[in-house]
Amino acid sequence: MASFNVSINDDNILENDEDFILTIMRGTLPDGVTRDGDGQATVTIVDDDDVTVRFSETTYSFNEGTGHAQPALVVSNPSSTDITVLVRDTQNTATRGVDYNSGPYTVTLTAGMTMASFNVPINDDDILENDEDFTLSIRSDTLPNRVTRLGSGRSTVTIVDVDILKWTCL
Ligand SMILES: [Ca+2]
Ligand SMILES: [Ca+2]
Ligand SMILES: [Ca+2]
Ligand SMILES: [Ca+2]
Repeated sequence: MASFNVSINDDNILENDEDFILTIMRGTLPDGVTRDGDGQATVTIVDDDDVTVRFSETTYSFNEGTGHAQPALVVSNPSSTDITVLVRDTQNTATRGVDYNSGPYTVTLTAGMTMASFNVPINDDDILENDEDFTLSIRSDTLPNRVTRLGSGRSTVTIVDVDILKWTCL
């Protein structure tokens, strides 16, 4: 018996297992030596690249007047296929459907990308008020195979009231 090495590339991309076929070349065998069967063997490269997903920041602040919050999701390493993530919202001092558009929001990390931002419309209400916040969380039960949430998968978004500025400008 004699073993030999075939180099395989340890990439960091989440992907399916991959395979290729080795074939003993018949024409190169010495006289009197024949292949057993088709002389082939299949080699499977088992992927080892699991992915975690999280928010780019644990807290965000956006001015009410900008019209939308723009949080972002980050994955630990790229994937060979798109990763779709569902994000749900929980209101706190901000009221869902009033101060901001309620979720859930669907965020797609395109194949090969490690970051995706998304928009949550916020309502510029012209009401002088305190800053208001709500919480975003990554839904773990809808993540694709081998993609998991890092930590709690939560982030707090603060809507910074700007209406006080309008009044002081008068
Ligand atoms: Ca790898
Ligand atoms: Ca891989
Ligand atoms: Ca408000
Ligand atoms: Ca306001």
